Amino acid sequence: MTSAREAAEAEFRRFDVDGDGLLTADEIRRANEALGGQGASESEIEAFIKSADNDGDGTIGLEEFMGLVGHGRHEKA
Ligand SMILES: [Ca+2]
Ligand SMILES: [Ca+2]
Repeated sequence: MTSAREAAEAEFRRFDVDGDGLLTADEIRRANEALGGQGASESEIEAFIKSADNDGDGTIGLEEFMGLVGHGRHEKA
């Protein structure tokens, strides 16, 4: 059985092309395109990161991604 958290983590790892545990603007752009987006603009990517970047490092970590996808945050499986 796969928990919501595991599913979100699997998504995160799919988007994290270089496997460093952080989603950069470039990785988010690729993820957006993979999900059928038309190719987000720089400002759209920037706004997206700002909306989720709780620690202000300019990238989306796994916990921040969990908050974004709307499930799994502080959730016990
Ligand atoms: Ca990465
Ligand atoms: Ca961050």
